[in-house]
Amino acid sequence: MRIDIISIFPEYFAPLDVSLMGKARDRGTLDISLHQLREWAHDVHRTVDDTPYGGGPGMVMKPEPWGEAIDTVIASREGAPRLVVPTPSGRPFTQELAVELADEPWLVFACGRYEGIDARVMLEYGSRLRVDEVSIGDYVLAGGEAAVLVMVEAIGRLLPGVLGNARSVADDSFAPGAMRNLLEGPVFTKPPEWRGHEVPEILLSGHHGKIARWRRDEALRRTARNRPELVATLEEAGLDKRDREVLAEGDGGGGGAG
Ligand code: JBZ
Repeated sequence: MRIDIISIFPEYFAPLDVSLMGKARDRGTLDISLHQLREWAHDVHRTVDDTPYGGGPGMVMKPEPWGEAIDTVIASREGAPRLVVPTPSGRPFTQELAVELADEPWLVFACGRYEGIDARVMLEYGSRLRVDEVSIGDYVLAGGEAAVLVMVEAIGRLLPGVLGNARSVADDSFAPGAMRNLLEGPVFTKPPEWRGHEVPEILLSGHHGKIARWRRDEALRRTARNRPELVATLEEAGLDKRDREVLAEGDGGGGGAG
């Protein structure tokens, strides 16, 4: 997959040299190019922002440098990329969208700063490319860069050969299929006792059926505790009698603070 990232802080993306993403880049699975937006700002100060029409706080990114930058990137290769623009007013970035984007040959990310990018840029490219304005969550960042790091990692790990273990992708809490929206339960490794905390005995028992059931119980409890709004989506997907009993524990059935 080819990825172009346009930003006034291309140094922000140094983490993409590391670990899984770094290896994917070394192997050529991920071909990431970083672009300094200011290279397409032609005044002495390389200005990329200006005051907002209609007034209000902060500054808005000027359309001309973005137009030249995106035109140059598009012309650098055959075909048409998808353009992804992080913004707090975008549609949610979900695992479903990550899977969809992982199937594309070419993505361009346009990182805004200040109050955002002049809306005509998204209009202009919306008639030539698939443009998605996307938010990674309900909090406000200082710019799109951190959101793009998140999205590139979520997409990159889905590319063939990047994880080296097909099961880990299929088992993700938010992976489409199997048991979507069920959070993972706790995990343990050696030693069997650490600072007085013992690994749950069932995990040492070798009873694979009982272990699977225990893990599912823990996953259901954790989902109910941390993401109660997901429980309704589990019920639609179909739960067995034991699942329902475990979920009922939380509805005032005792159990305490746990
Ligand atoms: C995002 C101006 O650029 C920004 C600012 C905040 C922000 C993004 C882009 S993307 N927050 C988010 O996904 O939460």
